Amino acid sequence: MERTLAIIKPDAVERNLTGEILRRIEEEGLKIVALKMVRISKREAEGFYDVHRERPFFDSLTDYMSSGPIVVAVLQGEGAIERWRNLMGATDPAKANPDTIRGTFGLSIEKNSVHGSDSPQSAAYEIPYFFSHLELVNP
Ligand code: 3AN
Repeated sequence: MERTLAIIKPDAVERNLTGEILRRIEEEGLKIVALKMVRISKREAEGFYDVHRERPFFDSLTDYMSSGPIVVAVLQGEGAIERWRNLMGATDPAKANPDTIRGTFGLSIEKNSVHGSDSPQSAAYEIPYFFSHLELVNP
């Protein structure tokens, strides 16, 4: 059983897409084992995206991720990391399959509605960034 971190980003929460995105996750058969809404600070966004610190979009990305509420969730299932990334679609909504979340709802490469861990190593950093082990339920 694999776990991955999902984030519904500020652009999607703001447009009332939280329910639709969680519906797609459940329809895919992934189990939501932790879920909450938070608003993170610029510093907290910088810590989360530490691997992108040297990228030109880092400042803009961390401003954006701290600009409004986000919904964070831990998803569990066989191959959860890849299954959630397949549901999300390509980083750039213009290149994403139209059936995917980013293809349907993404506004731009930055405001692309959702985040998902890209490897087991990322998931191992990202899940405890938001959740203590007491907040993860046994489905
Ligand atoms: P993904 O979220 O698909 O794993 P990453 O890890 O390359 O993509 O990028 C992390 C986040 O940084 C993306 N979700 C997106 O919001 C933002 N981002 C990536 N590339 C760009 C870019 N060229 N310009 C602006 N923002 C970007």
